[in-house]
Amino acid sequence: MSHQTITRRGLLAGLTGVGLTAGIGSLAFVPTLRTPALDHVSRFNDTMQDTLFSADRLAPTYTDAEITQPFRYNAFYPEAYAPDVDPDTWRLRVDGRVTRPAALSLHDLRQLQAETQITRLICIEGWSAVGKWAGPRLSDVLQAAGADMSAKYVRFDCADGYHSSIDMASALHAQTILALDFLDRPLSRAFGAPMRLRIPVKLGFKNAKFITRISVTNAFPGGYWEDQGYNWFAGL
Ligand SMILES: Nc1nc2c(c(=O)[nH]1)N[C@H]1C(S)=C(S)[C@@H](COP(=O)(O)O)O[C@H]1N2
Ligand SMILES: [Mo]
Repeated sequence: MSHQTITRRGLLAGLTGVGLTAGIGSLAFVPTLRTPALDHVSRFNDTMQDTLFSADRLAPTYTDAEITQPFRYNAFYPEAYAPDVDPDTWRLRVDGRVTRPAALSLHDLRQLQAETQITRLICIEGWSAVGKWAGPRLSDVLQAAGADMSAKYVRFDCADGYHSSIDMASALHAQTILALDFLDRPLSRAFGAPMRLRIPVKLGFKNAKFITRISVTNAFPGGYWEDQGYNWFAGL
């Protein structure tokens, strides 16, 4: 490992800390004390994190024995209200800056090579849990749609009205998957069925569940929590 790599990692850790501080600080006084000045600092943190993010740095992986059971549920509403999406009629729209807009079925997504990962989901609210997810890489789906890989953002819209977005480098990361399975079985209703983003290099709120649409765009898409002051980049 080169000296430069170590230095960059140290910087990354430090600046991620700045970003998280901005996020958690905002959390405490959402929405009343969120100010244009703080938003400006948070967007500056996004730029610094994006500059220092190493696209090939892998998130830690765990063993089967380390899986947290039962896994913890979270959303902006209680578990009983999680959407009940019909897997047969569900389609994933892929649009925006793509040459082949698509409406993919679960069958289509199951044709792609699946990646399995045991990783930790870290929620900004102060808990984490290790889970096992599997599904195609987001990069493969973007490639199939002829996405403009030089575009800035990938946006996710969900069946429960939630939305979020990530930078293109993180979208193309090898551990960023469109999870169809959890613990070797199709995702259960509250945990994102039929498909969720699993991106271990980002905080929990970036891991959109019940996705219905993926859009490639250069227009900053924000997100449900991001628009309320959580630091947008939210890298780990
Ligand atoms: N559609 C949707 N996705 C979502 C959320 C949500 O409210 N709606 N909450 C996010 C947050 S804050 C977290 S921590 C994780 C929780 O995922 P889990 O229920 O698998 O633990 O989902 C994320 N994805
Ligand atoms: Mo979260």
